Amino acid sequence: MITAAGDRDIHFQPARLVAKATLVLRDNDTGTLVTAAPKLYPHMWSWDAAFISIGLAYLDVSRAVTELSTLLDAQWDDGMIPHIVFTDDSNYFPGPDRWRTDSAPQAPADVRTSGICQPPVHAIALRRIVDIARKTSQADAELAERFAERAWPALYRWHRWIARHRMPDASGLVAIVHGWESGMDNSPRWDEPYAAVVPGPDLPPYVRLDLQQVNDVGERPSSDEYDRYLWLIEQMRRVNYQPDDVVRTSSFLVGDVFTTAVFALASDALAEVGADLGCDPGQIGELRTWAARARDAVADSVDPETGMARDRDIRRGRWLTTESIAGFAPLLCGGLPGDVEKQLMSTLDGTNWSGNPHLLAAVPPSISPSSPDFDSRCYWRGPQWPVIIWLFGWAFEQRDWPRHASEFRAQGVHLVSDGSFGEYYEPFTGEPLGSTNQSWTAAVVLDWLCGVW
Ligand code: 9WN
Repeated sequence: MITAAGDRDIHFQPARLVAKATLVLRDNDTGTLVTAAPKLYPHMWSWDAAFISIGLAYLDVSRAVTELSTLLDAQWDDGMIPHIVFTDDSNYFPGPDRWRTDSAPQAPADVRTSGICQPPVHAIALRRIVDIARKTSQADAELAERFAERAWPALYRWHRWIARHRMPDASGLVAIVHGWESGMDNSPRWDEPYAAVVPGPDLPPYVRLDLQQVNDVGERPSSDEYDRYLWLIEQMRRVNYQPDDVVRTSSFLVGDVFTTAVFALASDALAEVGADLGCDPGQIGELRTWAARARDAVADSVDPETGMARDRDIRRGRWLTTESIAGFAPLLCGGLPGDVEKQLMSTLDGTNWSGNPHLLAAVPPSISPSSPDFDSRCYWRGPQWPVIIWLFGWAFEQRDWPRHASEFRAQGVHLVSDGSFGEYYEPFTGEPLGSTNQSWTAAVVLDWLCGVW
């Protein structure tokens, strides 16, 4: 039971958390993929799979390799990695019958997938898995390196797809055509662009299944939001998911500064793995160019008034100034002048963010508690997400900020120490929300507690 901020009466010690996290991954494992969550998400999600594979690497490197292989087997012919790889489970909506990606000639014939993508964290996972394997045994290291050689060309094609099809305007930001592509589905970051998405009268009827899986429907997006989500799928389906047609016709087209920072970080990670393996120097050079372009775009998005990075509504040519975790995107990928970066770090540490004295764990919520958009219980509108904390901590380590990296790990562990592996957490009480036994939460806990940094 949750009693008050900083005072939860269930608190597992690290060894038991590791054991419990291991069980979560085992229980959600179908053999070739670990579902994102037991009931709410009975399929494979693209960015979840990347984080999950990192956790799996601590249990069995070959199982981690299988996870990424399953995802890469679902890659589209043009290079896109789809956001969902469907299992046979029919308890999630929208499923394959709604997406109907079989109308897209570039979709794989033998796997059922959705028709959009998610943030490209996969090369980060590949690099982490190789690092983990090299610290365990020679056999694990060889297994991971052989896999990296096989996966590298596929990941290069994925990054090339983003560079070719998703950097459509002068801002240089990576564009998304659906809030789901950001992974932060109902974030207030998207309220303004979604307000301009008007579902047509011919939106086919549907029944949501997600609301049956949560304790309180207020933890999930609203019905109006879902109508818009479904309308965007309808628009993409009507152009057979052809990437340039989708970008041309979608009524939602937003430069996502967080995804852009991830793209920069992951392109550099992939270039590093490629250099290590002796891959094509021309392709490594392209990755470095895309990373630099993305890093510049993130830096150029910074609001001179607040120092925070901004998304851009490309359809309407407007900057979006939500006080969200994405505002700290430049801390992930670098690119700011030293004094501006220092200022942004002190904003992150300050009382509007991690330094808010009422937080149970001193890590940033998805939206600043001082923002009028903040809702402590609703999904991406306020709760803390362990996986986002992991990503910032990993990036801080890469950027040689060990104090911040270890604080994020310690506070992340504190957040999840109730052992329920919540999808997200109420920031003041630490109450787990959404799904419990969420696979990527278990995976990042394994990395926090078993990783050698
Ligand atoms: C839609 C699986 C996914 C995560 C997303 C999270 C949520 C799906 C949903 O669950 O999105 O893609 O049905 O709400 O927002 O980040 O990948 O865990």
